[in-house]
Amino acid sequence: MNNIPSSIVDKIGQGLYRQPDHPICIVKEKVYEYFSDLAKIEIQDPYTLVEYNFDKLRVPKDHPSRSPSDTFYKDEETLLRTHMTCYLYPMGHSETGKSQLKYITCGDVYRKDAIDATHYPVFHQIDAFCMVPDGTDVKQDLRNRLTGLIKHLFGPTCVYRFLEDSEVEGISFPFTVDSLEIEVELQTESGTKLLEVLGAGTVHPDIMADLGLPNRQAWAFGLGVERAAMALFNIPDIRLFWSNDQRFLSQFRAGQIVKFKPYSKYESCYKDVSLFVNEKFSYNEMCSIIRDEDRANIVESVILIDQFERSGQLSECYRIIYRSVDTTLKNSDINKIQSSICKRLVADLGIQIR
Ligand code: FA5
Ligand code: MG
Repeated sequence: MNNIPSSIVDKIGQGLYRQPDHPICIVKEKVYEYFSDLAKIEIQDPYTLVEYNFDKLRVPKDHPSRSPSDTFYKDEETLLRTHMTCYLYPMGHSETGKSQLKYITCGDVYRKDAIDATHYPVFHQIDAFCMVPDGTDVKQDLRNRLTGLIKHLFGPTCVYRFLEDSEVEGISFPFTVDSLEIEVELQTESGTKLLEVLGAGTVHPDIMADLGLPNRQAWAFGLGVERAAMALFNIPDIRLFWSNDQRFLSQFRAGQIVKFKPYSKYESCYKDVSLFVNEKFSYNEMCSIIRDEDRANIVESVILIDQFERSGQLSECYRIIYRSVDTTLKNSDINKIQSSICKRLVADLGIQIR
């Protein structure tokens, strides 16, 4: 049952959000500053119950996010939190008599996910939950607070966009109604693009009832801290947050928002893997194996470049793009990782490589 690789276990407890000069912590402090009316609560242990992470939040039993190819499970009841919303029930319920009805929290969360510049299997989220006084327009209150947050973080002239679940498909959450997402502008090599930084909504009435607060209303949101930091500091690749290189770390100071100065751009190179898809295979599962073999963080992205069917068998070709954020790569290092990735695909997933 335990599907947590050692490369993930190694990340637990690093506490980037508690290092004052780290960009993750700088963003956290700025968000906390804006939400000064909420209680600050940090839970360092990232293990939580399946019950809190999914069941109590109305995540359907067959929802893909519960799959072991998306989530790291310790055992049947325990997992590595996939979002900081996992504290909504244990904090909010009144049974213990010390329920917290206005709080903000930050921590490391874990997911098997894509490999590219804006996804990493360990990242940070800031979640807030806020019960509003009776008679408040909860939907409007949330939108006002979030507009204020975006301006507080990114400045009065920043480019951003609200996506409403009433207008756009695929942005609802099982635990909220009137859900929304916010995108902000990110500078990239090839121009600017909009990047999703947070999800939010009005807490579902069934959850409020379960908390012992029927007929009360609350809003909640979850912010991706790396994503916000990338837009704020112009950080081009999410792997940089894990760098120990002083050329990265020395650029940031508590309380200061500066633009990151890239110290160099190293050569990239790629290797393709062609394989026959079987029932054990998924893109996320493959990415998780690649991250596990890639201790030096030199894989920049993994993309599907070709797909075809031959005599009922699906064949796919993936391109693994190698580029380090802080050093020049040696061919021999790349070849070594590439071959260990292929071996693991065969051994762990029973994949047939073409
Ligand atoms: C959530 O996790 C919800 N719990 C947010 C929420 C809270 C909604 C409360 C409503 C009420 P989502 O899966 O979209 O939603 O993740 C939230 C943010 O985390 C995203 O907007 C993105 O900024 C960030 N994020 C998601 N996956 C990754 C990843 N692999 N790497 C880096 N950041 C990520
Ligand atoms: Mg999302």
